[in-house]
Amino acid sequence: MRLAPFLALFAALTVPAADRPNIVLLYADDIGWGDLGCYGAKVIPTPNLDRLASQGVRFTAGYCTSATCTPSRYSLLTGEYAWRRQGTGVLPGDARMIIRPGRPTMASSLAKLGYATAVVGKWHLGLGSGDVDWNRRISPSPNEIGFSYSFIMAATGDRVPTVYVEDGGVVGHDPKDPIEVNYKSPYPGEPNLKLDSERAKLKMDWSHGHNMALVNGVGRIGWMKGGKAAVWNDETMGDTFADKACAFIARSKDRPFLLYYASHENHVPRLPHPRYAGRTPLGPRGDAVVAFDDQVGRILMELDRHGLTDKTLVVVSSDNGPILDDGYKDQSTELNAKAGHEPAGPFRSGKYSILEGGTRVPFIARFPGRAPAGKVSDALVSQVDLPAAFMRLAGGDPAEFLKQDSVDSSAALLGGAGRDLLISSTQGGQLSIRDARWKYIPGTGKQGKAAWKSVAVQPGKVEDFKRDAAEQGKDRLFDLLADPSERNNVAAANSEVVARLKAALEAERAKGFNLPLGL
Ligand code: NG6
Ligand code: CA
Repeated sequence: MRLAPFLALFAALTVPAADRPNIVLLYADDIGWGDLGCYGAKVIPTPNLDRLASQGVRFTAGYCTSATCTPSRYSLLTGEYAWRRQGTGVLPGDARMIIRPGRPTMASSLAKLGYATAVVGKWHLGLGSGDVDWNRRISPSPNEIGFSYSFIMAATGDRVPTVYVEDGGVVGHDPKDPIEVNYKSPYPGEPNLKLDSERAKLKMDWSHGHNMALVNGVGRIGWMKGGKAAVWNDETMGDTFADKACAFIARSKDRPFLLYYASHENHVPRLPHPRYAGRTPLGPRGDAVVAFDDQVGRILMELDRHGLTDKTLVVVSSDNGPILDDGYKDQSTELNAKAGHEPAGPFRSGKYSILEGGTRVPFIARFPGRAPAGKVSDALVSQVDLPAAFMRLAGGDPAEFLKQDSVDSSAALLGGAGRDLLISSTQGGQLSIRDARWKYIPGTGKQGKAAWKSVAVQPGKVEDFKRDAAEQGKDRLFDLLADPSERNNVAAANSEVVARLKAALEAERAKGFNLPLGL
């Protein structure tokens, strides 16, 4: 009989609950490396995030796993790369839940250690089993995979249903006005933006997609009927989520807790509260980053108010890189160009891309007394590591995540060394692998699509996208230290580095796809 696992379990269970740290994970949506003051933004005031960075570790090489939302969130909660599984791309609002109940998640493992566990904000990992009835209790929901409390939107602000779901029930549901949702065809008698007659009435016009249902004067993806009293107000969404997060902290203050706060800022449609209008010269996109900073400030203040700051690990990151025009005419492209704001900092491209702008994101960890204050770290860290790192820092056993793709990066969160190798992905199936210096992107064998029409870019950068598309067929190697914006492909001159990274990536792929844990 092997004793080690039992001893580890015994050790984990004997840490008194009161000694376990709280964990607050503040997750932004589409906010880029260059959008925060502490990462160099000049025209977006982010005092709360800057203060957090000055009290903790700010990573310059922190990554989400994918350049879009659903796969990054999947990895964040399960510790497994989403590219190992089909069906983990950006989901419609009526998709079934893609994390199967029973599977260990960041939340379920911490719950086993006695944590109260909440998710507040954007979910986007599906709900139910494939045929959700929005008029009954929805199951499975986050509550079936380890969260003791959930207050979420099903998918994104630009997808129906545009209602909040709390512990599996639609908030404000009226049985006399049942909700129906589908992504195939309009409901007769309901507004239909495919008919241009409705377009003139929009509060914010669409630039691509977003021309199906009409909710609060804004076009959305998918069709919806009913639920008039339940429909959210986009402008108060940030306040609503922050209220729910603070209330959870207040009622959980006497036990360890995990708060996964998934802000919708600054995903489209960008409709931050009018009090933020004009806080930046960047229009709604910049103003929404200020709104995120305010939400962070409120949550940090709530920790202070209950004397919890010193026993709480706070981690901030974003689900993918930045984008300007993601389908609505909110002037982001024009205003960013005018102000010279670089949402991805020194990196090239952004959301949807395998280049650094797609997945290298803000990443900050504050743990008073445990992690140095004001440290800038170039350690490699990935969000897929957080389930294991959180378990370790909670005094638990991270083994179930280490079996997957998590690396125990708890040392990095405390200011020490990080990974040796790190993989990023796009939902189109591209992968890249990097070490401390080099980044390798396997050639696809064919020229890619210059997806710059849907991927907003500042004027003048369209050429970058065209070049990226033209080069996708070939193996690429970039020296990230000398060339952080990935402009010079040095694969030909460094064939041994290419061979080494290629072999490491192949070894990772060979570990398997669609492993038995199942969706
Ligand atoms: C795209 C949407 C985009 C955004 C994205 C998901 C269109 C044309 N584009 O399909 O607006 O919703 O999906 O973003 O509809 S994510 O951050 O959740 O991955
Ligand atoms: Ca996103």
